[in-house]
Amino acid sequence: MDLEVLAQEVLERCQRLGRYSEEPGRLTRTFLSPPMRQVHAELAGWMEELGMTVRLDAVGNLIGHYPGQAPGAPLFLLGSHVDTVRDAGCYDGVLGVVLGLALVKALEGKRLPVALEVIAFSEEEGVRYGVPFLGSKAVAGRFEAEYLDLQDAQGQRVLEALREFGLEPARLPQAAYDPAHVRGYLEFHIEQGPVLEALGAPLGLVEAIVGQSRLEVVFRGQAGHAGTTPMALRRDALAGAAEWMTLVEREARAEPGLVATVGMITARPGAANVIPGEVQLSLDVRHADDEVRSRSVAHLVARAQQVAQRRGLELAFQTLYEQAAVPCDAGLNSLLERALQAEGLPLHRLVSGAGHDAMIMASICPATLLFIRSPGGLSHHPQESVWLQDVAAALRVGRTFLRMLAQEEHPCST
Ligand code: HGY
Ligand code: MN
Ligand code: MN
Repeated sequence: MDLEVLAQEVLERCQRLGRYSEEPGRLTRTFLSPPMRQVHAELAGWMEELGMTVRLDAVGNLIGHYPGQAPGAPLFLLGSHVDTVRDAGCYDGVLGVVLGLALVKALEGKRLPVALEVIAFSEEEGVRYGVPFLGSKAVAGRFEAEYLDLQDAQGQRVLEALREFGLEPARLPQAAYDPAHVRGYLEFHIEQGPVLEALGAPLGLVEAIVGQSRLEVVFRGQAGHAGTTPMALRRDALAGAAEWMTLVEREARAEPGLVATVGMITARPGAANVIPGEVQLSLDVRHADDEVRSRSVAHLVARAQQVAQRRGLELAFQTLYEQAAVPCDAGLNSLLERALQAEGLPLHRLVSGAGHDAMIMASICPATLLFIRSPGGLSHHPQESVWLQDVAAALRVGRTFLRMLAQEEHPCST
């Protein structure tokens, strides 16, 4: 099979799925939003064309099953997420799902000693409910009951969103895989950063995924008239939040390897002639070393308390999410290394600053990622892209990886 042609189809399919958005004029597709149904319809069609059986689990993950040589064969999982951030590119997540289907297609009907499943995770970004990885957490048996009560900006709970999508929350436990039956998980994903491009490398082997903390921080002061309230008498929540945000950036710059981001801010009541009485911010902190990350979060919260105190503001914060750093599986990575070598491709190892479903899947099976170069290092942006030759290289490595995995499982199988 001509993998360049297959790579072209992968790109076209990612672009096609990129048209399904909940917002006009830009790509935004959050957890269980209406356009997710169109994505499922397209993916299910492509899976059925490959002779795969298709199921939708209780959290909205769409899963295609490609049988192994014998009934009850262990599973090897491919996949990624199909939800997006706001004003997203069309490759973050989706590429891993479409490329997984392309690897099934490249088998040309051949069966392996393992059965393959390609999973389109329903929620990884955490945009709608603030907590990421709801899809892979259900697969890993880590979907917490309290997630059902999380509310989105319109006040709709996860429980209602699941029901509205036609899913049965009571069946969430059945979404969990039996770890004893899963041989491993490989996620193809764009790097979303500048490293591979700087190295001139098409692909990268991921050794670890950094840990992340996500918090919600609220400064409360006193709303008031912008014209009649003297500066000295104000308790301006937005001015306090702005002061703290500059501290967040300064402290993160001072700590090697730390990244800290305030990505969302809401000032209330939100009128030009009203002093903001309340400001709600998100804080996303990441580092390869969990110790450094936790210490930095505590330090940034303490700085927020100092700013609030000095300005006569109240401060409230809650940790929405904590995920420890996760090493990728050495066994799968040595197979990938051999596959890269066999395909005559350079071997570059890197750490992922972005979170991925692989870090959740690692709690039930050997899991790893293969990164594909991000031109311009751009992602979480409509101009996110991949090069055809890099997708073709990923297909070559993926096909060889599966061949080597099959060899490992059954040395007699070719
Ligand atoms: O935020 C992340 O790291 C990923 O894009 N979910
Ligand atoms: Mn993302
Ligand atoms: Mn992603």
